[in-house]
Amino acid sequence: MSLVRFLHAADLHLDAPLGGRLSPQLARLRRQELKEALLRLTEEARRRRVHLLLLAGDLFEAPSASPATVQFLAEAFRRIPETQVFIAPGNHDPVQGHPYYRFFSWPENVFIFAEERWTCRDLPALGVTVWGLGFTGYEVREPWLQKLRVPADGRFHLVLVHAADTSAAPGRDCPYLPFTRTDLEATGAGYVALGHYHCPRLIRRPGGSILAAYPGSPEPLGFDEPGTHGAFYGCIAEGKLQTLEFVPLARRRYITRQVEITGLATLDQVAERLQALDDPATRSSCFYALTLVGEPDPDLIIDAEELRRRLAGKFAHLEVYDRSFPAYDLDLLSRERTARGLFIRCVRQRLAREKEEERRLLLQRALLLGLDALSRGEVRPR
Ligand SMILES: [Mn+2]
Repeated sequence: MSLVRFLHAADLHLDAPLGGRLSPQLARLRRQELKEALLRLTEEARRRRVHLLLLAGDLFEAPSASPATVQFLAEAFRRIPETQVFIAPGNHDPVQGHPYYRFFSWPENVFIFAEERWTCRDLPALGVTVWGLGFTGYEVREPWLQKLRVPADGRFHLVLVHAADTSAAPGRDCPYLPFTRTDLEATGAGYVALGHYHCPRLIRRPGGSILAAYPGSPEPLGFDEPGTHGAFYGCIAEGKLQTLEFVPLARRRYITRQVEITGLATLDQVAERLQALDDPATRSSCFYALTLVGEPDPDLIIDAEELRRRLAGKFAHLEVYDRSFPAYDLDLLSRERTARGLFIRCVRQRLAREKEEERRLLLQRALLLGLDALSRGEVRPR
């Protein structure tokens, strides 16, 4: 058996609404970029001359996917006729949630696992058998991987499925085809190409060799999907997975960070600090959620909206959250013979006695608002 090359991707979520935190214009651009990621994937397939392109579900979001997008997918696959494309539908593109998998004419090189039971395709020229199973509805509670045993026939058995790893909490009720690592090992598969989690992760055998992987979404879809995104490129030879390499495909990253603003006294200084975070190319292509921390000058009022206005155009997308605490000299102020001094002494006494974290945070907030009121004569939203 010669070298068999494959690409394994999942969770593209084409036509996902992506609303919420992105502006409508940016969400629209993002939906285009998800399609561009699919084109980069098929381009990789062509360039690396892969025999198999394995797509482990959530290729598109069924309720919002348009016929044009499905046509676009079919066209992309038609342009790589040398590659066999296998699709195992997931919980966002289940077979019965839309007409596309059953009633659309896909190119000849595309095979869809449209049934909710194990079926396989032998590829005699490659010495490989591909097993798969698709979500037919939005939920699958059956632990299908427990029921799969591939034959020990000397062929390399690949399994393609959208499923949730519940190894950490095996008994928990999970509607996304739950399995444990023990189930995976017992299948006897050479490699299990999984989909469902949106950040890449590997599952190894006790001996350390790779048994399965989640490639994650080729473009990240939210702040809960940090880091680089792409697909896996694997090589099979002599009945074994020889290599599995991560191929970055994403154009953008979601970045969540804390920014220290101790000592800063003006909004301009804060804006300057945020701008200095990364180089302009990174800033203008990545999505940021920044949390301000530290002890700025008490006169500084953080206006997150104003900050965003000042930095418009510098960041592809910017969210600012304020968790800073003004640098009041509480020791000094508490010695004053004023209402303010008395107020600080009272709250600090209560703080010293309070053990419960929630109530401590409330007291700290009361201290801050009270200090604002007594020092400036006004309480600004914080
Ligand atoms: Mn998904």
